[in-house]
Amino acid sequence: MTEGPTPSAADSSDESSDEFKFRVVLLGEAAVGKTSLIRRFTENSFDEEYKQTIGTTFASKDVSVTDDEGHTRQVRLIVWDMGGQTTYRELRRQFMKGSSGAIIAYDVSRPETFMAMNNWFESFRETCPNAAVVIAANKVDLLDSRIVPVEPGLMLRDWFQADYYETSAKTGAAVTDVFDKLAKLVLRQVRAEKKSSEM
Ligand SMILES: Nc1nc2c(ncn2[C@@H]2O[C@H](COP(=O)(O)OP(=O)(O)OP(=O)(O)O)[C@@H](O)[C@H]2O)c(=O)[nH]1
Ligand SMILES: [Mg+2]
Repeated sequence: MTEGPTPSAADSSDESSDEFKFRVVLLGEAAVGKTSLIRRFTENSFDEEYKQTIGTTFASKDVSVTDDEGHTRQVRLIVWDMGGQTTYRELRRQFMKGSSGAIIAYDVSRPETFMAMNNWFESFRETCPNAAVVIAANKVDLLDSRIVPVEPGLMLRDWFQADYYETSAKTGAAVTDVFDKLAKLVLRQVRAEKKSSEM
């Protein structure tokens, strides 16, 4: 059980009602497209104008997930968003606490955002050791200004033992895949934990 004011997987997944509610977070440096990915996923829209996220916000969306036994489950993802400018460590930790999963994003046109990935990953792992992680290499529509190619992304994937997607919040490429995959991983993890706690 978490003490924070935000919902956590532990108190909200209820097998009997066939409904699952998971808190997941979007992490990554400022302006990599975290808010844009969430907006594309929840509203299917995109805004070219950059409006820095101040503090934290959230959005939610229901997704259908096929579990490992082939059953379709309804999963409500509560997706929390935090401004990448937030540098205060304790604030970041509070934000991550109680999350069942994270999408960690970078901007393929800005290598420094790729270089910061390990920091985000490490602090997430510290706070949520067993939670699922999916990497989003975002802005892949920027073909001419892309600097980080696919290979370093795949290295990160192996290193973090996470899933990796090349996304564009602008075109919508792979955005649904990222969230669907995260929902699936979180469902698997939470149910495995539940099973082992019942034994
Ligand atoms: N071309 C392109 N631009 C994008 C993409 N995703 C986001 N952007 C643009 O990048 C800028 C930053 O996007 P945000 O979604 O606000 O980034 P953020 O990570 O939420 O930034 P902070 O809230 O400051 O941490 C905006 O101008 C977006 O329009 C993308 O996939 N392709
Ligand atoms: Mg934002």
